[in-house]
Amino acid sequence: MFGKLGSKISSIFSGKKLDENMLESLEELLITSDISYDTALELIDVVKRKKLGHDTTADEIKLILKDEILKIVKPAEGSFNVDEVKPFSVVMIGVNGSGKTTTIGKLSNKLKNDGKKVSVIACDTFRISATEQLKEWTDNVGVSLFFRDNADPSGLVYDGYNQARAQESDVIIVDTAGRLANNESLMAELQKLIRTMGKVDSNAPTKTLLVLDGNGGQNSLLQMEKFGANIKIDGFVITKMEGSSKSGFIIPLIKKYNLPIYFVTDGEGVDDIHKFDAEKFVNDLLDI
Ligand SMILES: Nc1nc2c(ncn2[C@@H]2O[C@H](COP(=O)(O)OP(=O)(O)OP(=O)(O)O)[C@@H](O)[C@H]2O)c(=O)[nH]1
Ligand SMILES: [Mg+2]
Repeated sequence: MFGKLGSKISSIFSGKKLDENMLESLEELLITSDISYDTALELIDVVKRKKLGHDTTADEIKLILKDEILKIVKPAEGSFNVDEVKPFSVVMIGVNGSGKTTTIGKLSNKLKNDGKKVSVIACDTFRISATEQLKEWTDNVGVSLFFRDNADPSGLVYDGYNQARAQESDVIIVDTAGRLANNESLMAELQKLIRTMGKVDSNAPTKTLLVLDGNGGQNSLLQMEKFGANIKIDGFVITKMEGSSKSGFIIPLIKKYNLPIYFVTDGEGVDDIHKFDAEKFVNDLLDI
């Protein structure tokens, strides 16, 4: 799937004695794979300790890296149990185009297939046609959508949440407009929306998920830093993972924030949503 990092590792190691030059090449490779400088150095240290001066194949290097990376990302395999509380409410946030609306469509379908009653609230009142896009998904999937033209997102979430609760929905999913975290007024709007949910139901939102593009590289890390400074984030969705060679950022992301990745998506189809599988991620990354 990713291929790139894996095949480049193969080009450095060919069974010969591991020397400092090879380590330097590996270090450069890891850093340019968005694994972050600090994490790359830690990985290099382990490889050095285990193999310096020994004959080493690319496969051996990959297995050492796999073990170390798995230790970091395995804890991110979060369980998303919507039976925890009723209604279970989710707010999707993130920058423009990260995949919030599409993920909501896929997730609604998945939950509906699990027998849950799902209500979606269209709080992206910013972009023209955002509601239409979401409505197409919810119509296709067969879940209800609460929307209103020219509405303030907080007022909308207030009424939508109350209606969904009155209808005894199991899960309420809120779509929000894409925004940059340094846009103060849009950030304040998001904070207000989340506060409003908390006023309607002290348990809400159950999960606020930051949706990150799997191709985002270091920029995705920056997004977490900025959104996280303003809003309590409970976990991640990583999108567009098919063919992504810029998803190394997931390693420092988890290392730094220690939050679950609840879902990954890998296509535009309704079924292209999966639980995060740490081992699959590492195998794809290293081409194992
Ligand atoms: N290939 C691929 N495309 C995806 C995936 N998820 C979303 N997309 C596409 O990415 C584009 C943006 O997705 P949206 O769901 O509209 O993103 P958004 O975060 O709601 O965007 P805004 O509402 O503008 O902030 C669309 O063309 C989606 O079809 C994925 O996993 N793989
Ligand atoms: Mg959207």
